[in-house]
Amino acid sequence: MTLMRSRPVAAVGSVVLSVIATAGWASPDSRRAGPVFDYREVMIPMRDGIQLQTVILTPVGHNDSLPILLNRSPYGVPSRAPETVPPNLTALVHDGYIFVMQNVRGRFKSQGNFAVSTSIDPNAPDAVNDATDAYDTIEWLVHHVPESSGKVGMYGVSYAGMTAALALLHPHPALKAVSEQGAAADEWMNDDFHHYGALRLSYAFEYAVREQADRNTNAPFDFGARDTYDWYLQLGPLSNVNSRYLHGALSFWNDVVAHPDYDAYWKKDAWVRQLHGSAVPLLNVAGYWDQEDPWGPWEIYRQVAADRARGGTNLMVAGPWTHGAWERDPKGNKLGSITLGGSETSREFRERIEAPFFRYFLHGQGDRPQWTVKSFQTGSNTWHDYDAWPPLQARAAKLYLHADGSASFDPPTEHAGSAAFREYVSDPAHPVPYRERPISPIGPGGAWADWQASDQRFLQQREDVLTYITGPLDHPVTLTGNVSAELSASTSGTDSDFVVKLIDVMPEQGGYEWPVAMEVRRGRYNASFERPTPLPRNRPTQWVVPLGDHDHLFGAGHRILVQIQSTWFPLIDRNPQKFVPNIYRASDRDFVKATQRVYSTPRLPSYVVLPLMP
Ligand code: PG9
Repeated sequence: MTLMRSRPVAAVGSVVLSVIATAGWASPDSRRAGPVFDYREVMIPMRDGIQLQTVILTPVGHNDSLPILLNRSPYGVPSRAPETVPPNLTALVHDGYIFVMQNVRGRFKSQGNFAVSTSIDPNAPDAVNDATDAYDTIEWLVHHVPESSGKVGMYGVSYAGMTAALALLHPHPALKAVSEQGAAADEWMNDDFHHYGALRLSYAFEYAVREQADRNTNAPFDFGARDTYDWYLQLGPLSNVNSRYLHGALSFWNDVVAHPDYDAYWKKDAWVRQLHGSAVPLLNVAGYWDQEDPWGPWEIYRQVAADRARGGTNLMVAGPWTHGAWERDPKGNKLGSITLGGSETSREFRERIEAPFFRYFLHGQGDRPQWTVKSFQTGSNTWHDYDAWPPLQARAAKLYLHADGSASFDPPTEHAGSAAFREYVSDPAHPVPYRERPISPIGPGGAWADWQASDQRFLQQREDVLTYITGPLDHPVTLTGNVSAELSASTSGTDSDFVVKLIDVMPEQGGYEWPVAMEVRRGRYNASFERPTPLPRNRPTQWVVPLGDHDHLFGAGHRILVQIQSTWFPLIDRNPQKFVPNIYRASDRDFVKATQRVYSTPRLPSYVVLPLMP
């Protein structure tokens, strides 16, 4: 297939890969003479005979036995010994670990097949998967690495975070600590490939090409110099992906198309449903602005916390980070163009949270963590410890959206002449871009990483984006916990999307509209994720739009802005707005304009539920 540029790039989220394989661990502030690690590449056999390509980096000149930190990903392993240590590993390197990196099945020299989806079949206990591969790898390492102390930790971001967490389903006795960071847990519900069943078009297509078209690279699809917005619009209905470009060659894309609803395929992929407690100490890490896996870490934390009988250490850390920024970013003192009050959140995480966690559980040194949830609250720009998530003091308050375009904590009242709703026309031929155009592909080099923090004023002229805004706040408003929106809304179509954004309008930054939370809900799944149903035309129905976990202070003088729209392109595929059994098989004719109404009456209110702290 001629899909890719010839130059391979590191995959987003493959933090260890991008640091080790492409940067060569060069860092001005950590230079030292001579090699830092001894390098060994081995093929480790799994229980079914398949061998996985693995690199073992042992610190030079270390005489004691050391714990192993294992990272398993599809993104490649280093081809030589690093000569210097990058800032993001200095804290761990200082404590001393043997770093082991492995390619998962079917990637680079690892044998077998890479399916993208991690399917764990609870009814097939003898099947091989990422949980058994982690087990077999650890078994081999503790018996074949003479420098090993016999204790193993697993860690990683995104895919590698997922493989670390998957090891908890079937943990090897030597596995003593796990830190999953931005791990995917349910790819239909809310991680990389869908949000509540709405396809994350650009990510799903571009990731499938990058990781499945050639097992030996992470090579992106070749869009040429084009704005990908235009490319995806000209693509037309999604059946054209295979008929024009992929020709059925990528099994993951074929799976996506064959499984539009939340069926057995996606439920098996949602491995977190099988996780019940963890006897292995666990450090979960989430970014509040994670553009890929915002949901996984919270779900893993909740799932383990729900099983109190198993007890154990289950910690949650969240901060002002895009996907993997806590690892990738030397400092973490900015989110896009927004500064974070002088805090170096990524460095602080690595030095004060991650390194002490592994130090205690793998080296037996330092103190056992005495906290449950640590969160960097934006707005106040301060770290907070909470005993539980959401914090018990948080109280739900409704921020009502009024038909005059205002937003307030006062419910709507009925009075003569007041409008019941506001409306706009949603046109799939002119979808609302999800960020300012031109839109570069996902992955390094473009604006993909921090688009979720980008200024939303670029939408001010669009008539198909509704805005609701408060006056300047006379005191700070802090929300900590789970945010959601409930709309009373109708469409003239029989299927439709509503996107809700909660935005901080910042006077000190000239009115920058900083999104704090954003989400889409696809109407066909309002009643059931398993069985989509058509919407009744022009009849207001309740749309629940979950907006995720957040910790943010809207400062005095700031205003809270809510935006509502029905397309978010090409982040999310276009809803035809006419109900069809499978959107991936919709034809051009199925895509129709629809009139959308958002109601604001006492009987049909629309609001955002904010978990307010006292
Ligand atoms: N977000 C990527 C991913 C994780 C899990 C499954 C598929 C993709 C990643 O950055 O690794």
